[in-house]
Amino acid sequence: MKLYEYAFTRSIRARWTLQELGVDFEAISVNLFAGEALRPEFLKLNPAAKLPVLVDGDFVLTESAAIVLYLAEKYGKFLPTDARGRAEVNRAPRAHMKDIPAAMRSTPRVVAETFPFSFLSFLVSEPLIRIAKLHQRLVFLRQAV
Ligand SMILES: N[C@@H](CCC(=O)N[C@@H](CS)C(=O)NCC(=O)O)C(=O)O
Repeated sequence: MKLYEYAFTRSIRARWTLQELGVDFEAISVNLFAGEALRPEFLKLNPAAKLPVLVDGDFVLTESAAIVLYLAEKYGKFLPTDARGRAEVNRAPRAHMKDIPAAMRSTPRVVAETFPFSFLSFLVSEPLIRIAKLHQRLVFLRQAV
């Protein structure tokens, strides 16, 4: 399993999921600022020149939400099986893809409060959510002082 990533981008979602699952993976850093996503070998993986990209054998997957859900399905973790639970899982990526980035553009403080923890909070365990919330408060406090 290979993850093409770059720090502080949406690739953190895929990395966090892999780490939560305890899956071994090879991390390949693609420096967006150095234009590495435009190299021909990377464009073969993702012609859109964007991160993250997950390569699982001969399966190449782009889109952070799809990667998170693929991994959760593949390793049989995090995803509820009942209809209401699945509905929550289906709702979250859609809201986070559209509404949170929009809020991030208009309110810098929302960035600190929601990124990167918001996206996965619907999948991960309670203790981790508590840690994430604590982190959010710390970031918020750091901004306030
Ligand atoms: N909807 C995609 C967005 C991917 C995306 O825009 N990735 C950014 C990093 S957060 C990127 O690679 N940008 C490089 C560029 O646009 O040149 C996802 O969630 O994976």
